[in-house]
Amino acid sequence: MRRALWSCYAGVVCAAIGVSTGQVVAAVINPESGPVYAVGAMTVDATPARVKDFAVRTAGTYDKPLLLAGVVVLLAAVAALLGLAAAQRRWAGPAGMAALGAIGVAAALTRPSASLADAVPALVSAAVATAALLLMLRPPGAPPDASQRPRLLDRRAFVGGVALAVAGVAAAGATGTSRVAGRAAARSRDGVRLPRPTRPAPALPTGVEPGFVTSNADFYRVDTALTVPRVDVDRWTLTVRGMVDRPFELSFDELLREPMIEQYVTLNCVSNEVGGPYIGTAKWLGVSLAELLRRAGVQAGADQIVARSVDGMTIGTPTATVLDSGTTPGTQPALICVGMNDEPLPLDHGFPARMLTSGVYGYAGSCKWITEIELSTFGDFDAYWVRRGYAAQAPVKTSSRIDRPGPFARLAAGRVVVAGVAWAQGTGISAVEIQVDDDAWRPATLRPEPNLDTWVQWTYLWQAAPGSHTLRVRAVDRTGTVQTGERAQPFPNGATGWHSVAVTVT
Ligand SMILES: Nc1nc2c(c(=O)[nH]1)N[C@H]1C(S)=C(S)[C@@H](COP(=O)(O)O)O[C@H]1N2
Ligand SMILES: [Mo]
Repeated sequence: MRRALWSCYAGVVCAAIGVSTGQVVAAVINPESGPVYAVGAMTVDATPARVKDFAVRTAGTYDKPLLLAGVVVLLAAVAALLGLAAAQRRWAGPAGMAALGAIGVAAALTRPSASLADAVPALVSAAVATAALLLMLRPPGAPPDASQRPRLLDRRAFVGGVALAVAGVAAAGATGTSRVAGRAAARSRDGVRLPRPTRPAPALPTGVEPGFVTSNADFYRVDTALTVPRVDVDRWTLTVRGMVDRPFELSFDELLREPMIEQYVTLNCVSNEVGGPYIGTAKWLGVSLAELLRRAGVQAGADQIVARSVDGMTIGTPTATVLDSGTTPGTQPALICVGMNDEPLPLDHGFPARMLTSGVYGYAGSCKWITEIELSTFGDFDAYWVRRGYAAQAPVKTSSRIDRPGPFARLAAGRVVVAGVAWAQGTGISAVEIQVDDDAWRPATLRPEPNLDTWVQWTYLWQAAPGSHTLRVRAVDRTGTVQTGERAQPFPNGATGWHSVAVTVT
C-alpha cells in the first residue's frame, strides 16, 4: 500500500517537474505553447458551442482558470496512474510520459498561429518527466519503505520539498510567462499617442445619465484567448487582401495617420442572456473600414469580410453591412478601432487594433487584435463560431433590460424609480414600456440617444403597493415593431424575450 502511494506520488511529482520546466521554456519561446495552455486551448476549440455557452453563462470570466485547473487535475490523475504502472513495469513510465508529451506537442502545433518551435516546451516536459520518473522509481529490490531510512533522508520529506519547489517553479513560470509578454505590450501601449479625431463624436446630449458610457474597467470581455494576445505595435501590421484589386498593408503608425472617426457605439455579445451583462457602450476612435475597403477595391461577389486576429481567431462580417454602415443618418460607420474611451485600446479589448461593426454581435463583426482583413465569400469560408453552429448573419436583436431595482430587491412602498436601457441598433428606439404584474403596459420616459447605434436609457416612476410584484420591460423600435416576448436561447443567433424582475414591497 505504502509502495503504491509512493509510486502515484512519484508520478505526480515527475509530471509536475516536467510541466513546470516546459512552462518556463514556453515563457521564452511563446507563452501559448506551454503544454497546459496548449491543451486547454485545444479543449476550448473542441468544445461544442452549447457547452461553451453554458460555461460562459455559469462561470463567466472564471471559465478559463477553471478549464486550466481541470487540465492540471486530469494530468495529475493520469500521472499518478503512470507512476503506479511504472512501479510494475519500468517501460510503462517513459511510454506514458511520451504519450502525454505527444498530446502536448499536438496541441501546441495545432494552434492557429503555431510554428515548429512551439513543439519544444511539450518535448522538454516529456523528457524531463521521464528522466525524473526513472530516477525516482528505483529498480525492484530497493527498500520501498521510507521509515527504514534515517530522518534526514526521509523520502517523503524529500519529495514534499521537491513538490513545493515544483509548485514554486510552476507558479513563477506561469506568472513570469504572462508578465514578460504583458510588460512588453503594456510598454508598447504606454508609448501610443492617439491622434485627435478628424470627426469628433458630438457631445452627449443633456439628459443622458451617468452609466451611459461603460468604463474600460467595467466593459465586459468575451474571447477564446486563454492568454490574452500581447502585441508589440512595432511588429504589428494590418493587411487587406483576398478578393481585392489592390491589396495593401499598414503599419500602426500609418494607421494612426488615417482620418480618425470618434463615435459612441454599443457592443453586444450573442451569448448575452435576456437581462444579461455582456453589453456595453464606449466612445470608440478609429478608421473607417469602408474607406480602407474602397482603397483596396473590393471585387464583385466578395460578400464576406474575414477578419483574422494575431491569435488566429476568424470573424466573418457581411461586406454590404460594412459598406452601408454610417450611410443612413444616425448610424455609425464600421471602424478599425485604436481607441476606447479616450485611451488606446486596453490589452484585453484588442490592443493595438480591433474591428467594430455596430448592430452586429461581436463574434460576427468586432475582431480584437486584428491583423488581417481578407475579402472572401460566405460560400467559401466559415468563420470560427459559424463552424460551431452559430449563425453567419448576426444582426443584434432589439432588446431591453431593467437595471434598477435589482432582482429580489426589498423596497419601501411608495415612489420607486425603475430604470434601465433598451437598444435597437441601426433603427433606434421609439418607446419603452413597463408592465407591473398583469397590468397594462405603460410608457417609460426615454433619455436622449446620441445616435441610432447606442442603447437608450429609460426611467419609469412606479407607485409601489405592498406585496410581491414582477416588473417587465419591452422596447419598441422606430419602425413600430415591438420587441418579441418569445423566449429564445442565445444559440445560434441571440436571445429574445422580455426581461423581468421580481421584487417585494413592504
Ligand atoms: N480575436 C478575437 N476577437 C473577438 C473575440 C475573440 O474571441 N477573439 N470574441 C468576440 C466576441 S464573441 C465578442 S462579444 C467581442 C467582445 O469584445 P470585448 O471583449 O472587447 O467586449 O469580441 C469579439 N472579438
Ligand atoms: Mo460574443
